Amino acid sequence: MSRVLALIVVDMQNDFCLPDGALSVKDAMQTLPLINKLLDSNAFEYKVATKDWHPPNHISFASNHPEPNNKPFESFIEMKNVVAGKPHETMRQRLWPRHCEQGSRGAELVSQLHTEKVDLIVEKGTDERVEMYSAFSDSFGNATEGKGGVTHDLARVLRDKGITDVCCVGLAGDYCLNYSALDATKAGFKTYLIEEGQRCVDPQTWPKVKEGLAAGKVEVVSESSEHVQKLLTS
Ligand code: VGL
Ligand code: ZN
Repeated sequence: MSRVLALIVVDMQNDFCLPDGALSVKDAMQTLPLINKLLDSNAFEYKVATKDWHPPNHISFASNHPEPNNKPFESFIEMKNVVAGKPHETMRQRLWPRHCEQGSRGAELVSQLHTEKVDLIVEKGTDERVEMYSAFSDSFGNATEGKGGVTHDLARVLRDKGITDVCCVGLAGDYCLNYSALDATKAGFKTYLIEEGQRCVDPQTWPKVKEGLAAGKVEVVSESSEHVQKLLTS
């Protein structure tokens, strides 16, 4: 069977990429040369960029919660699956500094990114009631377009394009990229994640995150692998 490839570039936004970004990921800008080479490549039938795109009252912002349990990076709240009308379903949700607010400079894709090569921008995390790390579904697995906070049903868009394989890069390796790649395999795509094309909020967790990716059938590959080199030269 012939393979049809898509590239998914996750959350390469100022707030994550710039050293003074609201949720700055260390060395994130070092992923740009590789990500731009992938965007320039002809190996991909379709290229997607995602944006974390939160309203000001988003549940993940620490400042939207009362003291003392509102410390960015440290505090957790109990989040309810109200989007699906199942408030008894709950999960622990980490709180973050305000980041990627809709329309803000921090939410823009970094200016050096080759956005002119991007076919589709998916905005996610738009529903204030729920966290959404993955571009495919919110943290409870709700994946309805317009509900659970996303502009597109990405799995359907990719299927409609005849995509069989997806290659994932971007930020953050331990959050949005991780969950987007895991959901891509769940949606039935053969999924690759290029290790050098990611950076983590907490780099120490990367070995554990990689185990989870492998368990979820995501193939973590290196930039130097034959597979990736072939992508970069086509
Ligand atoms: C992300 C934390 C909060 C990410 C988004 O893009 O990985 N992390 N919102
Ligand atoms: Zn976010």
